[in-house]
Amino acid sequence: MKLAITGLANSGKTTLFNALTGQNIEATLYATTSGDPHVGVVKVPDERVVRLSQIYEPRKTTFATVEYIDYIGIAQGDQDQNRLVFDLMKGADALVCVIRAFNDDSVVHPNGNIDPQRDLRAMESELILSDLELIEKRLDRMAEGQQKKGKKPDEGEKRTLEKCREYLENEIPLRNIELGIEEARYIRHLQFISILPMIVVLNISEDHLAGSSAEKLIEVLKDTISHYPLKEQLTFVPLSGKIEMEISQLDDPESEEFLKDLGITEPARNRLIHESYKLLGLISFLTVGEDEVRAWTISSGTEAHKAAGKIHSDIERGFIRAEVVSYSDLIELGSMTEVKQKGLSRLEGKNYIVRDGDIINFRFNV
Ligand SMILES: Nc1nc2c(ncn2[C@@H]2O[C@H](COP(=O)(O)OP(=O)(O)OP(=O)(O)O)[C@@H](O)[C@H]2O)c(=O)[nH]1
Ligand SMILES: [Mg+2]
Repeated sequence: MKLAITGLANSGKTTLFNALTGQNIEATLYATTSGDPHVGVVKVPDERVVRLSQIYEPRKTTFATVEYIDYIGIAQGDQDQNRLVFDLMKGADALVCVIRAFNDDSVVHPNGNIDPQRDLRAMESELILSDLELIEKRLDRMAEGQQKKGKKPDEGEKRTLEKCREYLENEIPLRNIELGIEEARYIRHLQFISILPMIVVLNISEDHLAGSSAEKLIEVLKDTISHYPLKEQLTFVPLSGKIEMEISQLDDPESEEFLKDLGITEPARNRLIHESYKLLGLISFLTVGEDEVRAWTISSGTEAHKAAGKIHSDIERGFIRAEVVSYSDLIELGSMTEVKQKGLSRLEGKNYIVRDGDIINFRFNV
């Protein structure tokens, strides 16, 4: 999974990136406008992998991973800079949009004062503008091709682009509209940015962590997006980037105390991953053995043969059966032999819908 951190200048993107990856990149008082993007890969914390690894004592234990990227901020009205940022973020599975809600007079705000609602609107506008630009260009090129070369434009794509354009013109990002499978296929090659699911991180002041002010702020922001036809593809996560970065630099036992004192139940580095899995509808299945215990990330609703393809295309192609045991059964009974004796190991066919926590052994033949 790849998550791209974005937001206006000085909203706390790099601070959050540090909190999520445990890195220590300098967060500056002035806006960063050049330099290379920061990339960090972290393990998806998964208690099940830890437990299974204790049982199997494999040569290798492999967690699922998340890749984060952090780059320069979005500048309102600067289409060139924003194009650079959005191009970099195209391969991402979701955007993490940092909205500044913390007060600190020493940190310059590009808009002069703290106003999360205005900033969320501004961010959405830039995403929308960027996609509108792509649509206009594409439609122009289609018209040109027809005029000059007599090439007939793909009616399906044209219709879909026009539909998207109408929503965008009404300030609705593409992630929040209903698109059919066919429609999604027509426009996939354009790699729109507003179509990516989005986690809005509200970077709040540390003294607002307790109490209800973050919730109140979320209510206000929900109002901002009340005209979106679909709401599910956008979620809000309040946190303090500064505190979370401090937490990420601590050793574990220490941070547990610290978290308790602050009333934080789960550090951002875990919380954001959970929220992303939920937002993207992702689950994990597991493979076990003496060689390797491993977690694999798939979309919920994935069929067994497709899940097999995650491991290797040969296994998908030569799929025979999936031997499935649920993680909870294995932990309850303590060993695979017990599970099998109790008849709790199932043989499933290629269309079986894999569930979160399934331990799978694929039988295949190539
Ligand atoms: N008080 C407070 N300051 C913060 C918080 N998050 C970030 N800052 C400060 O705000 C300034 C900017 O933070 P960065 O993380 O560099 O912000 P950025 O969005 O990466 O900024 P650019 O990359 O320059 O656009 C730094 O001085 C941070 O220490 C926070 O939660 N609370
Ligand atoms: Mg930065």
